[in-house]
This record gives sequence, structure tokens and C-alpha cells, in this order.
Amino acid sequence: KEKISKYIQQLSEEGALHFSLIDPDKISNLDKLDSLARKLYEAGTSAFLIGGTLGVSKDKLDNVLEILSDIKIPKIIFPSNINLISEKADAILFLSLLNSDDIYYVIGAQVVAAPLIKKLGIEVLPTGYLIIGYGGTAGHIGRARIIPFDNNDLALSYALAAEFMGMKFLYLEAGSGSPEPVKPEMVSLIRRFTNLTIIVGGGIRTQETAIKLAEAGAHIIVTGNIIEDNPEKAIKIIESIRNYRRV
Ligand code: 1GP
Repeated sequence: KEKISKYIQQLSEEGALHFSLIDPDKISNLDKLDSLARKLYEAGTSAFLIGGTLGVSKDKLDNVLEILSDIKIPKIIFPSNINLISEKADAILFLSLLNSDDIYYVIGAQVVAAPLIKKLGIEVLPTGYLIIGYGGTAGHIGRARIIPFDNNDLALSYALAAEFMGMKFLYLEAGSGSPEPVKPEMVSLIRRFTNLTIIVGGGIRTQETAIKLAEAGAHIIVTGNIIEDNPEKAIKIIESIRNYRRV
């Protein structure tokens, strides 16, 4: 019970973590996923997030979870909708898209999914999901009223509301492929005034950006696209976060 949550909490006491996002619809070569995932693991990534907004089916999700099953770090579902639920995962980010104008993404999908998640006994990580600055496909589909990159007070207000409602995690999402990532100032403000476990993702492509976000107080740094586009660079990012933890 609460195994993954404790794993994250314990590890993040020593500094920021890196999570690798695998989008089952974007993997060009499933045969190579196993060796790629092993390299990410050896570099020091602490968990796999599996999910995507478009074209993802439960079959594809299960397939990826199957391939990753031997690697000894948690496999956590990062769902965009109710179809992405699998008993093969160790946990699921139970997301509410807090700045959506569509109640379905705030509480509708969650109600439909909850009984199945309960039945399967998958650990839930209660997460406020905030779309910042760019949004990309997730912002479009989720009908997000996007928080500008520089509006730190607005983001903090959402973060406080999330914490007051009992959420434990806050995912600051610039959107997959965002031209720029969430700014460190937003992260540090939320870190200062809440006890939420802060996840940051979207548009992180360099070691420098990752380290700045870690320094600002992000608990978890997520990279997606770069893993598929430039695995060597992804590994450098992971190693730099691991080295930062050791300082
Ligand atoms: C998307 O935050 C993630 O949900 C990762 O974004 O693909 O830009 O790394 P990138």
C-alpha cells in the first residue's frame, strides 16, 4: 500500500528525480524499447511514465508495460483519458486538469475511472495537473485555460487550492514539445509555499534547463520527446540530475 508514493518521497529527500515519459503511440521501434529503457535506467532515471494524448489504446499501453516489466523501477500510468488504465502498472497519476474549462477533465473522467482503478487495486497518486504557457495537444484536448508562463501568482493560487483539496502531487505541464519549459521562478514559488511534490515537464531538452528546474525545487523532472529524438542527450540530462543529487 502506497509503495510508489513512499518510494518517490524517500528518493526525493535526496534531491530531484528524473522520470522518463514513454508515449506508446510515438515509439517508432518497439523492438528497441527494451534496450533504450535499460539505458535510461542505467543512467539513473527513477521511474517510467507511460501515456500520451492521441492514438493511445490500452493494447499499446499494455504492450509497453510488458516490455518494461523486467526493469526494476516503477511504471506509472500518465493517463489522458479513461482508456489508459492497466493492472500491469505499479501506479497511476490520478490527474485532475485543474485549469480546464471542461468539467470532464476536472472530475468526469475520474468518476468513470475510479471504480475500475479500485477493483484492479492500482496505487493512485493524487495529482493536480496544470497546463502552463504553451499547452500543445494536451492543452487543446483538455480545453485548458492556459496559465501564462510568467503568471506565478495564478499558478501558486492553483497550487494552494490543490493542496487544500488534499492532492499530493502537482504536475506543471508546459505541453509535450513546448518551445520553452515552465520557468524556474514558478517552481520555486510553489515549492516555497506548499508541501506538494512538484512534477515539471514539457519542452525540457537540455541539462542546463533540467538543473535549473532542480535547483528551483522541482521534485521530479520529466522528459518525453528528447528520449525518442535524441537518446544520447536524454541520457546526459538524466546523468546531470543524478550528479546534481550527489552534490
Ligand atoms: C509531456 O511533460 C511531458 O506531457 C514531456 O514533454 O515531450 O516536451 O519532453 P516533452
